[in-house]
Amino acid sequence: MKINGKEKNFATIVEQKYHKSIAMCSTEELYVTLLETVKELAKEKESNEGKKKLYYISAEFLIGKLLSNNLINLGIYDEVKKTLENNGRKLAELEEFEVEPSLGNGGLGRLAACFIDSIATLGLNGDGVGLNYHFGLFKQVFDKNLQKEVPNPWITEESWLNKTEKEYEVNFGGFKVKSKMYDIDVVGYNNRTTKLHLFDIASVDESIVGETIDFNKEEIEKNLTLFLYPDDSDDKGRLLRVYQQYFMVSNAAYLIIEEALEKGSNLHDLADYATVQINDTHPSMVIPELIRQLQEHGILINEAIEIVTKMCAYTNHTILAEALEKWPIAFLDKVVPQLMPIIRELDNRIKGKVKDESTYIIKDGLVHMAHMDIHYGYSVNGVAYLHTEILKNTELNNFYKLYPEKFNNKTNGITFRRWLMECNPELSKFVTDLIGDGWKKDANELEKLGNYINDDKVLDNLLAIKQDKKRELKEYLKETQGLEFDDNSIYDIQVKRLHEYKRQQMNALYVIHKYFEIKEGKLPKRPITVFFGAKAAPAYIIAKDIIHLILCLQQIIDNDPVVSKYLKVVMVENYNVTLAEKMIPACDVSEQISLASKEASGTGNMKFMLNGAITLGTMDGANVEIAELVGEDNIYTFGESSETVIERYEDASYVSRDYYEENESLQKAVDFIVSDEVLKAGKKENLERLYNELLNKDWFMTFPDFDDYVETRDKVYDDYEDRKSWAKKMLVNISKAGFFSSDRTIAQYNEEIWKLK
Ligand code: 26V
Repeated sequence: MKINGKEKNFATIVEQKYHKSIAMCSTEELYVTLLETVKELAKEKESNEGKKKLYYISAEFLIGKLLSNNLINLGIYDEVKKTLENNGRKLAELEEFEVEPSLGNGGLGRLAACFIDSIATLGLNGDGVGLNYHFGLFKQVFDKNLQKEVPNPWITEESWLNKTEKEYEVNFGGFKVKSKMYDIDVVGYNNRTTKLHLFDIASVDESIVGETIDFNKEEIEKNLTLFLYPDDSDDKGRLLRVYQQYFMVSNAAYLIIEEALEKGSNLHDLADYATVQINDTHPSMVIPELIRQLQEHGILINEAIEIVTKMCAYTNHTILAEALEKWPIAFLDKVVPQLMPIIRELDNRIKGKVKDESTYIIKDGLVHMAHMDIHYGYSVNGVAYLHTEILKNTELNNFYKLYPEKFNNKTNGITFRRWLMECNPELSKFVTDLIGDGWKKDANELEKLGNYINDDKVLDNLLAIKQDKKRELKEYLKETQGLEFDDNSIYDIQVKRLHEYKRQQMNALYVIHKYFEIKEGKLPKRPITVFFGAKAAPAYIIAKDIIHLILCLQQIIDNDPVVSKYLKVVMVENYNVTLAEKMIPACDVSEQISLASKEASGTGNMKFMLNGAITLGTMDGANVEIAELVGEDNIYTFGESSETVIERYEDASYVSRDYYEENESLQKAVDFIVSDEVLKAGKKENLERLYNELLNKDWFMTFPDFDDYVETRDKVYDDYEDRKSWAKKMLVNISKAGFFSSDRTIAQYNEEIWKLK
């Protein structure tokens, strides 16, 4: 590697620093040296200094561990790995040493992380802006088959964070805090760098956090940046969340205006210098805050509104009503009294010219954040074709009628650097040996793999790589979590946040169904391992009950010597990016079984496909586009269509009990939840609650899809036995995954929304 123009070797860098060889160093010494080296190399890379800059504001950046990712993007992964190996050490040892920052809940945060990788790789002038949560999201531990949440500190003395000189003052109702900005260098693949700016407060106090994630939620000066808000929370948590959001966007707005002024903006032309992507509604207050700050610079309100409307673009990530942010006026009056007059003014202007009351910003004492974004932004996008269509035709139809030109689709993507090159170097090499390495820069080149569809040797090699990754996962989970399973079994995996709409409960019902079949002597041709990985929001009771059921099933089957030969449930603890990187390459069957219309896109589905797993899914989110690309022979779809589902909600015609009463095998599976056997393994209160929820509500309609799911899943397992034809399906999936590169997604954002040079 070249540092400061001089050729250097990692071994000599270590030697100079510690006066000893790599072999003699502790893991920490090697990790710290490598971290410093990478930071040094990142500093040397250029960044795009174009006139207009993108600020991708997001409350979450689920970046994962950065060491190997950065080595790959700097092009020194193989070199460093070899040097370590020549000295009897392994890169894996350093990878394990690094702590994973958990600065996101799930897909939305991971998407933001993939996006900044692609922004850097494409050499665009764009930075990420977010918050430096000291504990991130909670760490999940299992205790008596229940989820417990504990704090997850990640900031060590030596970390990827670089302290900067930037400090601002942020005003809340009644007090103010001082902020400071930390930067993480985002290294593009063989290209330039950008920055992830994470704001923190000077007065944060980690000592108020004990053994649990409970803490005094009222001492804002001390707790503001301690935790990432989970998907669902209580009232005090919600208020803290508003403080966090304003803190984030106020800092972002100061930064935007400061950088524009430095580049020569007179602020009347701010929209030529800056564009803001609002990632879900969490950063929506950036709109009134930019207006407020522009007014402080002497710009009058009419013009300030006009400027900001030309600057802000909004991405919607869900149609679930309960996930769309609406803050009580009382909250905003308390936290940001300086913004409320502006928000009222924005609302009054709409009330003065738009008849359709459903689009008003303030209604029934609530401020509808998405409504503000749509009226006062220049772009609204969904995250997959179907999702955007549903936004336009149903959920946001009233807005679409007002502003058809603002609506557009940007189907999500994933970075292939992390989700293939890093997590599956074997498959990566296999692909490169066949078609060259052009795919690393232009993912569409993966299509060339299609030429090998009848090449038996290629197909055999593909199966062999999968088998290796399955063995690696088995060893890893045995060592780290004490989990045991057969690597000759089919690996069927559902890993994602726990939400009823994602329907882990339907997967669990299938497991129960299979359990009965095996008991009755109907044996599967090959053992099946059903993997789950999922965190539930601490206040989301039913989600936690579903985890409880899955853990009880795991225990019951483990203790059953007959069934466990054919079926296993493996629920991994604390599913995170690190685990995803180990599980996805090992997967045979990718479960993407959300209720049609509810999963905006999904991005796990893309990662699995890229690693040669076959999707078993509903026609929802990006599954629809996967199906279109791979063709019906290479994906298994089932279940009601999004149209039917939407109709059922509209006419409120769904009665779960009707399905239960008419379907014997479903009834048997559901009843098992409260059978003596399960009650012995678990808690009556939780299991009964879940049982009643399904029987009396089943809001996400698992019962109508159950039979089709069982039938389709059984077919998947049958088809798996024709190994050659399965390998062909794998190859087709990999070859068609190019569309889901986040480089493609970001190029489209830039061409159609940001228009950076
Ligand atoms: C939040 C909440 C909070 C209250 C309880 C119910 C609920 C359900 C969902 C959410 C998540 C909202 C935003 C989100 O994370 N969306 C995800 O964004 C991903 C990236 O675009 C996308 O792939 C996922 O389909 C979408 O769920």
